[in-house]
Amino acid sequence: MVTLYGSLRSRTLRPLWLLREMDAPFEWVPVVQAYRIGDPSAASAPVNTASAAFRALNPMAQVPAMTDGELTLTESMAITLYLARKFGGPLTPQTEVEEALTLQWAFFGDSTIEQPALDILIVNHRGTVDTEQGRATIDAARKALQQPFARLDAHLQSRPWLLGDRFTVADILLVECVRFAMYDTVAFAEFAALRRWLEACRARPVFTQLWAERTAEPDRYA
Ligand SMILES: N[C@@H](CCC(=O)N[C@@H](CS)C(=O)NCC(=O)O)C(=O)O
Repeated sequence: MVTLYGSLRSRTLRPLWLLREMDAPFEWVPVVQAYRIGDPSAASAPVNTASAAFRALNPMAQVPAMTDGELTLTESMAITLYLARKFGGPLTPQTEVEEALTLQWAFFGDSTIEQPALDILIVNHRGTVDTEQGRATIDAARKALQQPFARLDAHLQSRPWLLGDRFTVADILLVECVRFAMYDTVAFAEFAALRRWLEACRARPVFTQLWAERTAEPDRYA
């Protein structure tokens, strides 16, 4: 049985979204990021990334983590790709070409989009957009995202989803990097096809349900 450890306010959303789209069986073990907790070592604290039992599972002390029998996996993209292959179906790459393109978009997201997009998310989350430091961070992130967003927009002008006519794990992995930047409309201003794809991914019923649950999850714990 697959067991997924994590929180909704984290990259755990990637494998969780896929599992729910596939209607696959799994166990869910909530693990909160330690930085969200006042005293993560208190007896009353929820299980968190600093808890000894969780660190034994992932010495990086990060979520998500996943176990399946003897296998323990960390890294949200590796977990999500493993689950796609394990459960199969239309969200999974069907050919070597689709497999290669899925890896391409996953590496593209991880190496070029995730960090600047995360910078935008953090500045917005902290409410520091209008500070000098916040503006500098946003400006640098927009510059870093310009070329990858242009590349992605050009690709999406002639197809609804990354692999063509159907939504797949590739869309989940990449949109879950792009989404971090959605608070900054300027970064998306020139890219209508990219905006259309982002909205189409976010409009999927599984995602809207997940987003409601994620929003209800506490941001901070005592
Ligand atoms: N590259 C890793 C990054 C994992 C990561 O940074 N997880 C964050 C939440 S999204 C975390 O658990 N942080 C724990 C902490 O800082 O206490 C992945 O994709 O799984």
